[in-house]
Order: sequence, then C-alpha cells, then structure tokens
Amino acid sequence: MPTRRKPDQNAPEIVTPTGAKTGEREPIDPRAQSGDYLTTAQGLRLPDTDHSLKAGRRGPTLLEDFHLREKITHFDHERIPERVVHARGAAAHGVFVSYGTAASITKAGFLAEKGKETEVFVRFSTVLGSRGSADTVRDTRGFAVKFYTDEGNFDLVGNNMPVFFIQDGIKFPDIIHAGKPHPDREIPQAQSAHDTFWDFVSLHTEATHHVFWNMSDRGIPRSYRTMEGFGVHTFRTVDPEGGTHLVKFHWKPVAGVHSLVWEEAQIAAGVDPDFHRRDLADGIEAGAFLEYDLGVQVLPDDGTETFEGIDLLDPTKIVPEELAPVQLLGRLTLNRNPTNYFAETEQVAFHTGHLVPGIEVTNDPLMQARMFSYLDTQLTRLGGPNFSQLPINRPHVPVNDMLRDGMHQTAVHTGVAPYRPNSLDGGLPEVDPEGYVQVPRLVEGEVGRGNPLSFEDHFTQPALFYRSLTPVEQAHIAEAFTFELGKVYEQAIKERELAVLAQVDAGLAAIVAEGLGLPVPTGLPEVGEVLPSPALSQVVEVPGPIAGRKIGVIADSGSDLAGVRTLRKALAKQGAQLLVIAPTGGFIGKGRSKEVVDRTVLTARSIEFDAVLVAAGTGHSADIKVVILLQEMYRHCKALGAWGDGIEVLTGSGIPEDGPGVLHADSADKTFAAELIASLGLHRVWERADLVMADAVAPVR
Ligand code: HDE
Repeated sequence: MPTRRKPDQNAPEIVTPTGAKTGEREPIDPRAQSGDYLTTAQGLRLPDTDHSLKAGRRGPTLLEDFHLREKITHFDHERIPERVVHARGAAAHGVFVSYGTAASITKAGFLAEKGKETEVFVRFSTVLGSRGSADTVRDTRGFAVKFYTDEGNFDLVGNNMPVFFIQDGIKFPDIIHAGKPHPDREIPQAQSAHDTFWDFVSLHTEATHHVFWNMSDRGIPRSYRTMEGFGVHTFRTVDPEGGTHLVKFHWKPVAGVHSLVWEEAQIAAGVDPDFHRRDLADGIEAGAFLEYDLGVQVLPDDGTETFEGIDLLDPTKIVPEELAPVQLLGRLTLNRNPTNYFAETEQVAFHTGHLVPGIEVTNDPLMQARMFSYLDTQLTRLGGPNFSQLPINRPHVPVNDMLRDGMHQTAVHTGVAPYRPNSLDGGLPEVDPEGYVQVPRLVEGEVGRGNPLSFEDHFTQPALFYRSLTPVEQAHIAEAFTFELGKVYEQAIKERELAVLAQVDAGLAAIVAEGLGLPVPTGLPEVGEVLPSPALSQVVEVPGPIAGRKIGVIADSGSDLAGVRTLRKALAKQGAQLLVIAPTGGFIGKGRSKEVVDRTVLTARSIEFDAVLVAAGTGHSADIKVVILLQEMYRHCKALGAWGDGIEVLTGSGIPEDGPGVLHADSADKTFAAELIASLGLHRVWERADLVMADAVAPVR
C-alpha cells in the first residue's frame, strides 16, 4: 500500500526520453541520434548494412537476420497518413515580438507585454493537393502559427484569404470531397478547375465570396513572404478588467502582398514544383528572414455580434479595413529552417482549441466544428492521443495533465495518483482559479438546424471585393473564371455558375460568358452600388521592399563583370540576390574578376527571377533558351534590363527596347541599380498585363 509522501519531494513528475522534465525546454538533439557508429535500434554496433545474412554467397537469406528485418520493417512503416486537407506544406521557426499595443483588449501575455518574445513555428500549405503536389497551383494557402507562450501553446490556424467557402462546419467534408480529385480516376490533382468543384460551389452560393478570392491573384501567391494571413473567424478577447472585444486577426507581410501571373504559376508547377518551399528555405538560409505584422480589427462586443450590418459570426464575410482599421500588435520573424521535415513540418499538430487566457472562440458555426476536428484528426494521422509529446508540439511551459498511457507514450510518469483530488501524490496537481476560464456567455434558443437570416446574403461581398480591385486584377479574375469553367465538361454547371456571376456583377458575367461561348444570363438581380475597399487591392504605386527577390544577369567571359559586381552589392544591401546565368557552368572571367556561374542557360527558367538583365559585352546568342527566358520575363510583366551593348541581346530576342519596364543604361552604375530596385519594388510592369491573356478576357487591352 503506497504511503503519503511529502508534496515538495514527490510531486508527480513527467520525465521524457531526453531526460528533461516535461514542461522544461528540452535540450532537443535534432538528430535524435548520437555516437559515430552505425547501430541497430538497440544500440548494437554493426559491421555491415549492405549485405543480408545468407547461407552461402548465393544462398537464400536467413530468417535470423535481425538487422535486415528491423531495417525493412521500419522502412515499411515510414509513412503516416497525410493531412486530409493541407497535406502539402512547408514550415519555419521564428520569433514573435509584441508591440505591447494589445494590453487594452487582451490579457494574453504574449500580446499584452511590450517587447515580449515568443517562439513560434509556422506551417504554410495548399489545401487541395497531396503531399507531393506542386506549390504554385491555384488554391487557398494555409497560414498556421503555433505560439509557444508562457501560458501554453496558442495556435492561430489561419489562411491567406479572409473568408471561407462554407458557413457551417458540417459542410466541410462536402466541399473537400468536391474539391479533391474525382473519386473514379483520381484526377485532377491539386486544382479546382473541374466539374465537382464547380458543381458544389454553384449549388452552395455561400461559397461565392471565397471563390472570388481563389480566382483572384490571391490564389497564386508569389511567395509565402508576400502573402497576407487571416484568422478568418471572429474571436473574442478578454482584457485584464474582464471586458470583452470581438477581433479579426490579420497577418500583414512586411514585403507587401504579391502574386504570380497565371502562366507563370502553371510553368512553375512543372519546372519547380517546390517553388514556394524552396523560396522559403533559401530566403531564411540567405538571412533574408520573412517578416509579418500581426494585427487585429477590434469590433465592439455589444451583444449584436454584428458590425455595420455585417454578421461577425458569418465566416464568408469580411469587415472592410476602411471601416475598422487593422491595429498592429507585434512582429513575427521567421528566421530558422526546420532540421527535419518529418519530425517538425509533418508532425506538427495545430488545433483551434489551443488557446490561452484572453483569447476565446465565438459561436461561428464553422469555428465550432473546427474545435472538434483538429484534435480528432491527429488520432489517425499521428497514431494516438500522445501527439502533444512530440518535440514540435510540446509546450515550452510545465505540463502536468493527468493524461496517461496510450499509444506512443514517451513520458515516464511518476506518482500513483493521476486523478484529483488525491491524497497520495501530495494532492498535486493543483487547479489554478486564474487558469483558462471562459467568460460567461448566455446561450439560449430552440434546438434546430438552420442559419440566421443574415447568412443568406451571398453576393454583396464578392461584388465589394471585385469592384475594389484595379482593372488588371479584375481582368485576372475574369481570366481565372473563364479558364476554370472552360475545363468543366457539364454545360449545366457552367450555366449555373454564370448565373451566380451575373448576380454579383453583370459586367464580369458577360466577359466570362463570352469566353465560354455561352449566352449571358439575363433577368437576374445584380448587387447594386457598393462602397469599395481599396485595401483589398494588392497593386502598389509606391515601390516596396525587395528582400528575398532574385535577379538573373545573363553574362559570359566577355561581359562587364565589374558592372555585375556593382549591381550585386547594391541588390544585396536590399536583401535581394543576383544570380549569374551563363552558357555553361563553372566560372566566367579570369583571375580576380572571375565570377561563379549560378545557372546555365539550360537550367535557368524565367519563373525563378523577378528581373533579368543582360550585361554589357555579352555575346549575342540565338540560343532558344535565352529567347524563351527573356520573352517569358516580358510576358509575365517582370523587369528586364541591359547595359551597354547588352541591349542588343534583348532586342535580338524580340524585346522592344522602349517597352514598358525595359531598363537600359550605358553602365551598371548606382543610378541603374536604383532604377532596377524601384522597378522590382513595384513588383510587376502591369502595362504589359494583356500580353499573357486571351483577347476575350483582356479588357485592359
Ligand atoms: Fe482546417 N483542417 N478545417 N481550416 N486547416 C485541417 O487538421 C477543418 C478551416 C487550416 O499546417 C486538418 O491537422 C474543418 C478554416 C489550416 O497542419 C483538419 C473545417 C481554416 C490547416 C481540418 C476547417 C482552416 C488545416 C487537417 C471546417 C482557415 C493546416 C489536418 C469546420 C481559418 C494546418 C489537420 C497545418 C488543417 C479541419 C476549416 C485552416 C482535418 C472540419 C476556416 C491552415 O482537422
């Protein structure tokens, strides 16, 4: 019979395999391996791992070869189920530093305390594709952030779009079934341009607003660095005095919000399916860290759960920033790549229910369903209920949870009384009255299935979004609808979606209908005038930062390599990288002016570069790869330039010398560098936008 022990000495302790008590920061050995010798899983040293144990050199393999069996058995079970959505992802570690501006709206320490640093892990993802699918497909992007706060983990599991397809979580399996590849042939992979997707969204018109975001440039981000993030739902925050506030979370990228153009995204999906994850990892490795400001729109918690007529519980609605400005709370910097993809990026488990005091959920029916799903899904994906013990998921504060045993238990719990109250383990663990307590909220109403009436308006906000954009952004939307519906086989689905578009904006419906060769739907009510929200546009008129951008320079041994160096220096100061593209690999130039060749003409493709230059003295080559590179750059609205006689290479490839965004100078001096940086800062030369669009959808022409 165990006897009562003194509490101070015998409090239940959880000891992990690395020897640290759970809750203490683990001295994580990222290799989870030690010693210089190859061993079995039992630590037995091995002399050979290349030959199985056989009876004779040619003989059958022996069952007693325990090393062979261990190695193969483990290999056979290396895969775990991929995420049912957001399977394709890439992640990074970082730090969040609070501006201290949130003190009046939340007691959450990591937000309220000025200068407070909190470690974070962020996973970006696409939604529809499998783990091995391409990064640049047209899709929503996940933006999931785990804050390892002093009060436990807080997960902000958001997206790069502020609205969602459905208003009620019960439809989530349905929209995902519709968006995933068709069940008979398992095609198409990672795309929405197919019948079942458009069948669903044209029948569930609440999806229209999110569909507009997907069809806009937001569906094909340039990089994770240039992507906004949104918590989507309305959250409730609680301040130190117990006052409550409704908030919508936003991530504002310091590098601005930028996208690819559609043809570029398509090329990248083939040429470099890892386009976004490569950019993320390369940027961090080069010291060009990714930065975002976390902000909130603060809305009064006055009991109506609406703001200016917008239902705050409806996740298909935004609150325009002009009506409620985003107040910045702190800065996130992603500054460290994961050490092991599986251990960290694959095994990280986010959950909307990972909350800290001062931040609460609301009755948004989409959010309520998520509160169940994220815990549940880990049971299959991570093989049981102990996934919180995985190093990447472990909080950086003491954990004493009375949860015991189960598959993959790695803690060695001490004590005999994982229940409370108890008299055997010193009465521990104690409960903390100051711990997480939901603010009281009144719940009443008849049990039943159905939506509030305000959820019925599906078209005003897509119209607000569309009409707030610049003509070139609107043209991209028209192009995307025409492309996607053009891939749909069933005419009835196309006609139904055209009817949806007509109710949002008749002008847009007319362009898409013409592109599809179908009649323009008539006689439908259209959204009337809306007050535009310029904050929704991502076209910039003032050059923004260019950190993380890549600039190619075509050169050979005869080129002005001193000029190349001047430009490299100027660009490096801005955090951008200059890459030399030459006919063959190795070096160009001689002696001290030698330059490493970063890409050969064969390995360089336009999608990698934000601008391409031709150095003076570069011999003109009729190499088709150079011509394709330059023409694609021009078509994709990116800066091109040359100095000295380098301009002849450009014009020889069909690039007009006086074309918009074609820079030229006598030498690669500071002025030329400044012009280039300004052009990169504008992101695209939109005057060329129509070059890459079909006539039917290029109203800017
Ligand atoms: Fe998710 N979602 N979701 N989701 N979601 C998952 O969780 C789910 C929703 C989001 O990088 C899953 O661990 C339901 C909205 C991100 O690991 C799963 C509903 C938003 C990620 C799940 C939603 C998101 C997920 C799959 C409707 C934006 C990737 C594997 C009620 C605010 C997280 C997993 C990561 C992942 C369920 C709707 C964002 C199955 C049921 C809205 C960024 O639990």
